Amino acid sequence: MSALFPALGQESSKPALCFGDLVLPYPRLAEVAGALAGELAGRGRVAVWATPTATTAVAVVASLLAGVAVVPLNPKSGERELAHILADSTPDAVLTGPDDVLPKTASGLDRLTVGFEPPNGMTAVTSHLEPPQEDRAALIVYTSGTTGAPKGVVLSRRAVAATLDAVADAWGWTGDDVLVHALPLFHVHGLILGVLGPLRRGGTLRHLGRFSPEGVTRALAEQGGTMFFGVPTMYHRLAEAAGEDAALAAALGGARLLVSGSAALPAYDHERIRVATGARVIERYGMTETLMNTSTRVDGPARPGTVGVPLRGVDVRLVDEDGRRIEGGDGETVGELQVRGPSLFTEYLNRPDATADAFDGGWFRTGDMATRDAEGCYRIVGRKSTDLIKSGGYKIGAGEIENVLLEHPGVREVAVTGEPDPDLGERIVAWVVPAEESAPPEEQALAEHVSAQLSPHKRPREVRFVASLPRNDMGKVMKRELR
Ligand code: MLC
Ligand code: AMP
Repeated sequence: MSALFPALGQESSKPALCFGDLVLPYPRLAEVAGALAGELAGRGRVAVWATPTATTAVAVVASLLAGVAVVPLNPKSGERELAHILADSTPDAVLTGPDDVLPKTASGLDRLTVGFEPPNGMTAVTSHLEPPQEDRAALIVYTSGTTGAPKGVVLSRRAVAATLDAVADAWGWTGDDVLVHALPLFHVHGLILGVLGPLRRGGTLRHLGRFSPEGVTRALAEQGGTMFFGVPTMYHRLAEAAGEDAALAAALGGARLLVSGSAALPAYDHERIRVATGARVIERYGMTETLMNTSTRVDGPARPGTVGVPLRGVDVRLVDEDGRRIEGGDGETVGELQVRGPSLFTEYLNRPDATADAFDGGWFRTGDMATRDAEGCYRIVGRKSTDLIKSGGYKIGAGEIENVLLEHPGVREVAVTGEPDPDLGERIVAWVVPAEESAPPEEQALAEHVSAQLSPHKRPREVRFVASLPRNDMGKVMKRELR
């Protein structure tokens, strides 16, 4: 019996995971993940080449059954990002699909291939594995900070279970739900909520492989989908399409629950979806370090523009610039949102300094600025740092991109900002002082340089060439003046 996934012990042939035509019912998932868990037991930590496929889901479940911590890797990570994550997390092995091609950076790792056929004579083997202690690391998820390389956020088994049970409480999520999504599987949203969530409830995940309005229509209208999870960019694209696509509008309107998170869903897109489909999108607010903090509840009032109320078991407070707690709910006073509770991360891997800095007497400082209204609903109004960009729902540190761009021979100086974008929320813009004014580098070359070293989603979508950067007396770039 698995403490994290009690449903793995069930005999029913209900599908656990559907990726395209591949359907893994619960007993089969228990067999294949159980067999792989047997091979993994005793290892320290493993990496998973987290393609948007069933191999990732099976590899992660197997590692959790074995009590081995998982480091999900973005399969599009560039050379520098991947080298950093591997050197920092030191996995014993990497779990991949049979056809995955690993870049040179990862080729030195012991490689285990995930398959879907249970080995001969193997029955469900999850029973022979001890449920490991709750405070043991379940996942190490890498997330960008304002400067420097990404940090590994260590998440315990307790934190994962607590957040999944808390959102289930807010959303009435049960084993009868079929969750549809197309999120990447190397972050909290797609992997923890989107894969481990349905498995903890004993429900079904239907993953689309890649996002498209057509795929969403089919999964919700024809394949039994009851819930959809997406980032605001996906809802923006659904809102654009639903105005002219009656089948999509009906499919969205028929879903039990549409949930948006990872960034703010603008009021305009909330309203367009409501008008086209009759459905309201529920917003929840989370973070890699805290997992989920607040949400609109299915049994509570709709509050578009807010991220709802604290989830069960999560303490939330607002703190002013002098570190004083803001009481009451006037809906106007802005403070930093801080959280406490069982779903908080344990530490930043190998970074005791950064871990200590992140807390204020047991409260985690999110860096998000918010207000609270009389009903206790929170509204996120911005971030403390202009150096953290949210683009397409991905958190991206400006400093990381600046460091890489500075190494390009055509760049003398650079500042990176996030500019408002109707589709991505924020668009990464690089303000570049070229090494040679008369021969600036090609925009495309700069984007490719960032993609190759970091990740494609961190590439600048726009480059603006300037003669100099505005600096204060200390020499620090004044980014607000660039706009
Ligand atoms: C483009 N591509 C390149 C490239 N330019 N590849 C290499 N070099 C270049 N210069 C490729 C990309 O890899 C991709 O390939 C394709 O072109 C399109 O890429 P894109 O332009 O980045 O896609 P885009 O349209 O912007 O994607 C939108 C999106 C995506 C919404 C689908 O942003 C997305 O999946 N976002 C989800 C982020 C997320 O899960 N965040 C959760 C964080 S957890 P290919 O092969 O893919 O076509 C969190 C906590 C919480 O925040 O609260 O949830
Ligand atoms: P990440 O570090 O990728 O986990 O991103 C966490 C950040 O995403 C939070 O600190 C918020 O800034 C942002 N975020 C997540 N959900 C929401 C939401 N519903 N509304 C506004 N911002 C959000």
